Amino acid sequence: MRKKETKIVVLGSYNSGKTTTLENICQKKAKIEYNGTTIALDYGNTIIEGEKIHIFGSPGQERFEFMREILSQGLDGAIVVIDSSKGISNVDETILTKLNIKDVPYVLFANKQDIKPNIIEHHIIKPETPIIPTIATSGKGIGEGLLTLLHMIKNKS
Ligand SMILES: Nc1nc2c(ncn2[C@@H]2O[C@H](COP(=O)(O)OP(=O)(O)OP(=O)(O)O)[C@@H](O)[C@H]2O)c(=O)[nH]1
Ligand SMILES: [Mg+2]
Repeated sequence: MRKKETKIVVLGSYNSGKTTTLENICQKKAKIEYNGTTIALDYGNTIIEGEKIHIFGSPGQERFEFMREILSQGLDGAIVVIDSSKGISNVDETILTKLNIKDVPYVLFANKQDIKPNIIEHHIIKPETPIIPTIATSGKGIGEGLLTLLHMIKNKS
């Protein structure tokens, strides 16, 4: 029997650190960018506790909503990367609303803690949501946050 494989999508606003987060998790990865901005997707995979995890990084610009929709098909869980120095944006609100409706397990990465260590608060965030302080450029908090999400996915299924 084929082992269950897990699909995770990295969502969040423009420039919040999604690609950097994925690069930190996956040794092998592919990116489709224009001048450092994701315009299609990032992809990488990793094996954790014997299970293959496929990770798709989404573009953050508002106009790429259609691409976030395509990448989010059949996802098991999501990492929503927030730029802590900016807080929750309109794009983040839309993303979180959709995840809440679909009842998809998600964690928030409160990224760029080295720039502004902010507390992320918003009524759209489900109360039990883990909010993990991260610095994607150094890897701080990333592994721990991913494991937290994987355990949430396991507990749901
Ligand atoms: N200081 C700091 N810079 C960061 C951090 N994470 C990412 N960056 C920087 O922020 C910029 C954007 O990072 P990306 O990972 O490309 O952001 P993104 O969310 O993939 O951007 P789009 O795909 O265009 O939406 C890059 O210059 C990163 O080096 C962080 O934790 N701290
Ligand atoms: Mg990107």
